Amino acid sequence: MHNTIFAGHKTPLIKIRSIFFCLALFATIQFDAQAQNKENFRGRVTIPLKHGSDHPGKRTDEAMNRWRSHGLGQFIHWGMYSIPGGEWKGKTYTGASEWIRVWKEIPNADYDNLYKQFNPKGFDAKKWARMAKDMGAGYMVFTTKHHDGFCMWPSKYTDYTVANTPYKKDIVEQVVDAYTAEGIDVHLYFSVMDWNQGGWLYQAPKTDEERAKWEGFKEFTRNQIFELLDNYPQIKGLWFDGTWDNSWVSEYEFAHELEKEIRAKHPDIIIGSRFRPDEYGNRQCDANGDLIGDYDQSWERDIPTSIEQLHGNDWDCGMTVAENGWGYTKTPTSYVKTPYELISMISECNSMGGNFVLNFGPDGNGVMPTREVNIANEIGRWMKTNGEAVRGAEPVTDIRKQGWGFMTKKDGKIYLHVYNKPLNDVLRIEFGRKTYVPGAVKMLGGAPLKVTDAGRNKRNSRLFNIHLPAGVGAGGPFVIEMELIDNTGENDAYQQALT
Ligand code: FHN
Repeated sequence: MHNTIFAGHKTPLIKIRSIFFCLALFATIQFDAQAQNKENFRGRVTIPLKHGSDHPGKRTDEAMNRWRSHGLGQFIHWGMYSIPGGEWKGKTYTGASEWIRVWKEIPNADYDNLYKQFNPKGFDAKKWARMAKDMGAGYMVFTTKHHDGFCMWPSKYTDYTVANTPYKKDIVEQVVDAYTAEGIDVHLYFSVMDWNQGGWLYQAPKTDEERAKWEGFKEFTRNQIFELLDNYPQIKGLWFDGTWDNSWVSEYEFAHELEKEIRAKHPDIIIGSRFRPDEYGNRQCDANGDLIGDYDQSWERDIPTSIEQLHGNDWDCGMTVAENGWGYTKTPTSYVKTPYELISMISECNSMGGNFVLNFGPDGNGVMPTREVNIANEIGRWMKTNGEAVRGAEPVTDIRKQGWGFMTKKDGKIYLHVYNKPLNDVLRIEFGRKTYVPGAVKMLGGAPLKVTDAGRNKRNSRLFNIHLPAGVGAGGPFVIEMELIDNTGENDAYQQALT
């Protein structure tokens, strides 16, 4: 039909073809240019940087491999903000409770004197550590100093420390010792931003007076970091925060030198991407798109929608139990996540190679809120049976994502973390053409499962039905362990229709 139309009209046909050709060429060039830009951004073409990433690509030393293998961690935000717990003079603050000092209704002087009542009789670091152990956490992150500047250790560089409270004792030491004794690695959270220190600035200093104060603040920060390293040499990492203001961002050279000094003193230390910017003010990733630091800290309260978004970097996801807010909140004003939701986040993060770090906010007396203890217990119950699919497990990148949940792998086995159980109790798994077929399949902590061949789809993917026992999943999400048999050499005799 087309030929008939164009039969006596050779010239227009050539013209149309040429136009299409030119358009296609133009589109290809455009596409290449975009791809090139993206490659630039990802570091394949480099902008010379003095203060960019120190090690593009993943660290593969023992300490980092251990960190990567944890899968689940615990965050603890504990400080003077835990005393008001989001409430001041009968009013409930709906923002993050650890930011209450900047709430306009509370005078700074009142907040800065809260430490005089800090005497947490209910604090028992060993109890916290046991709870974390039972929950299945491999590591924990503890707030040594949040933005308010209060030091939970007896820092000799300021009076605003636990040593000057009625409690007097070193909290950081007790936390580090108790968790280390349980075999849980400790990382120390440290906020560079410090609302208590006169020298802290939001903008880079402009006057001589500001410059002098700021230099003093930099020295103070450096001293405190080294004090932590000296006092608690067994820690495995420093988790920096409060580094987003222009004052610190313009200190890329100082911060880089400081990071090198920290690493020289503690070669195995793990430091995330928040500590320092590059010389162009880029944070987390440098101007070439390479990650600054050992892992990507930008996924706070957020989970990537695909593994590609991570560009092959290590990462963690710090998550709040409430919608937002990390410190203790007497009366949560926002949605409180359920154990089910939080467990699914462990699986989801692990399926993309990230550590899920769940936050807890003890009250001013050092007691974990009951709702958070219950969450820890529920997660612990799940981890007891399914922790094998979390600890040391890696993401599965060569089997397409399946609708029923998430996958991790370890030692030639994959783990199917099931959150959407089919109503017919038959779970379908699809393997790409010439990849794998299932070997032995069982419920983690349970009996072997029957698997039947369900043929192929149009893509020649191999399909298998896993027959679930009646009632499985009634107690919550579950994990299936499946051995994989290599199927790359399959002699593909099956003939698909040619349409
Ligand atoms: O402002 C803090 C916040 O209070 C909390 O400490 C979190 C933990 O990742 N970090 C900051 C915001 O990025």
